[in-house]
Amino acid sequence: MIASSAEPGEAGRRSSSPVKYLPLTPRGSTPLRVLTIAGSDSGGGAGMQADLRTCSLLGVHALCAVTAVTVQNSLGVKDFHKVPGDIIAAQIEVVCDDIGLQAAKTGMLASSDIIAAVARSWRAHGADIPLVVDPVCASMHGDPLLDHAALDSLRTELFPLATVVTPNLHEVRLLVDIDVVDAKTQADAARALHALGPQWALVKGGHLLGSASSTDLLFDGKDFQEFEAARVDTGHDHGAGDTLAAATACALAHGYTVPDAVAFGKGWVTECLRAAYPLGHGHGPVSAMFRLS
Ligand code: PXL
Repeated sequence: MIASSAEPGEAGRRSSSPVKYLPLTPRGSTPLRVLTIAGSDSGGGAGMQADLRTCSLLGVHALCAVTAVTVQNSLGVKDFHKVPGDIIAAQIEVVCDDIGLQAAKTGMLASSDIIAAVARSWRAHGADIPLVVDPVCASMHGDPLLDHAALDSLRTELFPLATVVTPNLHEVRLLVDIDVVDAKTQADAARALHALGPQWALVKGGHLLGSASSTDLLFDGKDFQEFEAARVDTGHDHGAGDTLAAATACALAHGYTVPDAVAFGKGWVTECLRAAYPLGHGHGPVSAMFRLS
């Protein structure tokens, strides 16, 4: 394992290695379970559908608490319907009570009420289970997926429960009001996000254009680690953030440390970006189906 460092830089840098798969369960025996608490994408590219594909193709059984039903295609999100908070909390409760799980991730949460319901039920049922919080605020087309007024609930109610939070640069700006333009501001953002209470903060650099690589920065309040991958030149990256968070959750379910789970997730999403395909008239999705070839 490469050493981490108190400042970002060479000492804590990991290049994403060729993707390795997670161990599979023998046929007929129960796989590990990851709960996805997320919105449905009718276009099948992002959200819950991206999480389900990632879990399945990594050999993990996905449990689902649907938070919202979006009306969307490859051109954008036209509308969405929020699921009532008590129904979301009940979905979480029944699967925790009966089936059990080894990790969870959140995606689109839409409103303060939904965040409060998820936080309440996670405090009651999640206890020491690793939780990846992907603070989804908008679609790649800029369509809002979270009420602006709910940002505070994300910061104060959900972040303190998170094992790791995984914002992109747009979400970083909304959450901690830092414009990430270089390595220094990326580190400032990681510190500010960590101060909100998660055990780890991962500031994804994929939207930091102008560099040949995409570097994500992980911070645990003490040390920084960088995760670097060659930038994949594709217009089809719908669902990339969801896929990274879901793959990270699957690796955590297998008992990986957070840095190893992030390294695994980064390698996985990079392969999914290489396998992305056109769909409809707009942006196509990243594809976990490379795993089938
Ligand atoms: O990729 C973020 C995301 C998450 N969840 C849903 C989405 C999107 C992006 O469009 O639609 C439901």
